[in-house]
Amino acid sequence: MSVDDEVLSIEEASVVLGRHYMTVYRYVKRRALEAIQVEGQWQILRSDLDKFVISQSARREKAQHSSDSRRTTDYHIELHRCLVDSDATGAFEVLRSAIDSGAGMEEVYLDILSPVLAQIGASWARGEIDISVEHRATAVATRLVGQLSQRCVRRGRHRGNVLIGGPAGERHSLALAMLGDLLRLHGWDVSDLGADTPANSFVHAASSIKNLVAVGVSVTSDESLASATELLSSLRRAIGDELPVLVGGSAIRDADHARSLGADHFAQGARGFIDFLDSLKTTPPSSTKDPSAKPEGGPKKAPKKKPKDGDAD
Ligand code: B12
Repeated sequence: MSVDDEVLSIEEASVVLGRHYMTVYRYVKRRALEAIQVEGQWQILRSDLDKFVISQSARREKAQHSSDSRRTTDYHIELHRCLVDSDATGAFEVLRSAIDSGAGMEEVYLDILSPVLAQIGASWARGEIDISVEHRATAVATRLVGQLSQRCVRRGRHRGNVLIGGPAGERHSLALAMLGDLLRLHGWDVSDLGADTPANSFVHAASSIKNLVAVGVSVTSDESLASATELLSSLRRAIGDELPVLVGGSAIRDADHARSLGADHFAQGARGFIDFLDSLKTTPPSSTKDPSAKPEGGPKKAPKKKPKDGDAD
C-alpha cells in the first residue's frame, strides 16, 4: 500500500465497478477482491481494486478466446457433417450463423470452409471416404461460395485489376473463386479465368486487361506443375517483366519452388496475396465506375525481379 492509497467502502467500489453492492460484497467474501474490516466496515484499497479490474478483464478475454475457438470447432463439425451428407441448406445455415455471430467473410472462407474441405480431401486420400462423397461435398461447397460471393462486393474505391486463373489441366477452380472473392473484399477488381485455362487464353487476357496490377497463377494439383511452368514462361514472353506474376496455391511449397517454375513472386495463401497487392505502389483508376479506365501512373513495376523467401508471405 502506498501512503496516498485511497480507501473505498463497498458502496464506493460498487460505483467504480458498475456492479451491485451485493455482487461486490460477494467478491470480498470469496476473497476475489482484497479488503480488510475496520470496526465492522469493509475497506478496499484503490490499488487492490485496480488489480481486481485488471484480473477480471484478463479472465474475460481468456473466456472469450476459448469460446471463440470452441465456436469455430463447432462450425467445423457441423459443416463437415452437412458437406458429406450433401445438405446444402444446412451447410448454408452453419455459415450464416457464423456470420451472424460476427465472423467476416475472410474468416468464413479461410478459417471455416477451407479447413473442412482440406479435412474431406485428407479423408479421401486416406481411403476413408469414397470419391463420390468428396465430389458431392465439393458441389455443395461450390454452391455455398456462389451464395456468399455477393457478400464480398466492396463499394467505394477500386484499386486496380488483378487477373487470376489456373493453368491447363488444373481442375481446382473453387480455390480461385474464394481467392477472387477475398481480393474483391479488399477493393481489387478481379478477372477470374477459372481453372484449366489454356496458356494462350491466359496470355490474351493478361495482354488486354487495362490497369492490370498483378497476375496470379493458381496451382493446387501437382499434376499441373508442368503446365504452370509453360504458362509462366508464355506470360513472361508476352507481357515482359513490368507486371508482377505470382504463383501460389496449395501445390506451391515456397518461394524457391515458385522460382523454379519461373514465377517472379510467391505469396502464401490468399492473405499473402492480399499483403503482396497492398505492398504495390498502385495508382487507383481515375473513374471508379469504369474498371477498364487507364491507370494514371501506367503499368506498375514489379517490386522485385526474383522471388525471395518470405516474399509477401
Ligand atoms: C475440392 C477438391 C477437388 C475438386 C475440385 C473442384 C473445384 N471445382 O475446385 C475435384 C473433385 C474436381 C478435385 C479433383 C482432383 N483432386 Co482435389 N481436392 C479438392 C479439395 C478437397 C479441396 C480444394 C479446395 O477447394 N480447397 C479450398 C481452397 C480455398 O483452398 P486452397 O486450395 O488452399 O486455396 C487457397 C490458397 O492456396 C490460395 N491460392 C490459391 N491459388 C492461389 C494463387 C496465388 C497466386 C496465390 C498467391 C494464392 C493462391 O488462396 C486460396 C484461398 O485461400 C482438396 C483438399 C485440400 N487439402 O485442399 C483436394 C486436393 C487438392 N485434390 C487432390 C487431388 C490429388 C486431386 C485429383 C488429382 C484426384 C484424382 N486422382 O482425380 C483430381 C484432379 C486434379 C487436377 N488435375 O486438377 C489433392 C492434391 C494433392 C497434390 N498436391 O497434388 C488434394 C490436396 C486432396 C489430398 N489430400 O490428397 N479435387
